[in-house]
Amino acid sequence: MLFFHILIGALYLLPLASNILIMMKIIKTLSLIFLTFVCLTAFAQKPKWEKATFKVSGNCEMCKTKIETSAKGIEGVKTAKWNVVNGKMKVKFNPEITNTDKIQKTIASIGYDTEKYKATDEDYNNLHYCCKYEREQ
Ligand SMILES: [Cu+2]
Repeated sequence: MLFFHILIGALYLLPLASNILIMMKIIKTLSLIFLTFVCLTAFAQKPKWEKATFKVSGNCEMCKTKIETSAKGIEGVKTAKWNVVNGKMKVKFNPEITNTDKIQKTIASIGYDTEKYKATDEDYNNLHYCCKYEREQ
């Protein structure tokens, strides 16, 4: 935003340039700086998404909704898809903001065992009766 203020300020100074050639030169330089700035901003804001797959225990569509919603609620997670048949969770996230550990911990905290983190017995017992999947001992 600061750049726009500088740009607008510079435009006000334009009529002061006595020579039209100088004016043209200023406009050319300003637009070049502006274009460089736009390019840099575009690159800086484009996150490099990372993909990961891990197992999450669960057994129905209700589990699917809860697992996916909890993962998508984490800052930095773009997509989260859990397969009800094979229990595979596919996530796409910004590695600068979050990681698979954090995602698995969050899912475990709502009662679902993941590859790396087990839910506490209390969280598991709080699940809806049809969501009580068979736990691997
Ligand atoms: Cu369920």
